[in-house]
Amino acid sequence: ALFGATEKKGLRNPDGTLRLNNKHLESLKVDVLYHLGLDTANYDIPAQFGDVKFVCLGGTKHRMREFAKYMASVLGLPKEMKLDNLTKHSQRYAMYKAGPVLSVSHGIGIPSMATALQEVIKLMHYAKAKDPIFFRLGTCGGLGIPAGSVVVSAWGLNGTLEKTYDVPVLGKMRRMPSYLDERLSQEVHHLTKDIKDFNTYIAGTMAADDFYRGQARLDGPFCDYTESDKMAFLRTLADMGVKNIEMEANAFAAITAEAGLRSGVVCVTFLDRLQGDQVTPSKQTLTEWQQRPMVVLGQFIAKYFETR
Ligand code: R2B
Ligand code: URA
Repeated sequence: ALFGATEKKGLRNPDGTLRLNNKHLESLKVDVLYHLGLDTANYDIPAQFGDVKFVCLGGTKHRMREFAKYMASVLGLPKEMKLDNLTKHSQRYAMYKAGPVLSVSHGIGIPSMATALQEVIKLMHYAKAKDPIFFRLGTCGGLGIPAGSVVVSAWGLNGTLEKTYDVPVLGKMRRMPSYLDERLSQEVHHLTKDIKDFNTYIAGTMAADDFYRGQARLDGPFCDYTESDKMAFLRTLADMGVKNIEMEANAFAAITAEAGLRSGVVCVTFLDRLQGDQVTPSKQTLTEWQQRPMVVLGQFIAKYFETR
């Protein structure tokens, strides 16, 4: 059955609200969610966000506004509903709420994404939201699949080909496993079986800390390897079961897992990296393709509420 009881209960209170593994938070009189421009003193966070069931993050402010609009129509919310940027006081990210769906931009790369994600996790904790499911919807380069395909990530790989997110903590490298919720990914993928316009895959995703050399590109300002070095590396990735390269998946997987959250990553490929490095499709084509992860998640979220 869809949406089974795979919620990781360990880190939840019996009612599904998030229990965070940080005693220090209890001694804070006020918690300032600085990058979201919110705090626990001046905002009624439970009233504002307590009903959130899906937290969807993606790179750009514009796309996450489009996603919120799209979800409002999918869920049949009133057309006159105003979409306010709820983080406008920080000017850092953008966050919109369409009923039970929160749509948040996270910028490019792991440091930016991890900052937004950690504050949104605290936001969901303070909101007492029950069993929220987290998704990242994004763009990426594909490996051996047609441009415009959608990849649902099974796991994230770091730049040195380990399934971990590595971050220095107190001067030592901390390594966190980066697997995504297998059931959830399969459920999302299963719902795409009738989509004829594009292919959808479940596969590994490499997250690089750089768009150019970090992704074996030849077209950055620097390149100190040959084309055959590049191709050998991309083939190694493909042989490991990687079908796309972006810049956040491993950290998104690891951080949501540490919080005991179910989460998934759904990205559209803008090019096949076995064919080239430059992103050449027209702006219009790219805009259309960016809607594909939205359609996939829109189906999943709609189905979730139908079956409740
Ligand atoms: C995909 O696209 C962005 C870089 O263009 C980055 O955020 C990512 O993961
Ligand atoms: N985003 C990436 O990180 N890489 C690509 O090749 C395309 C989009």
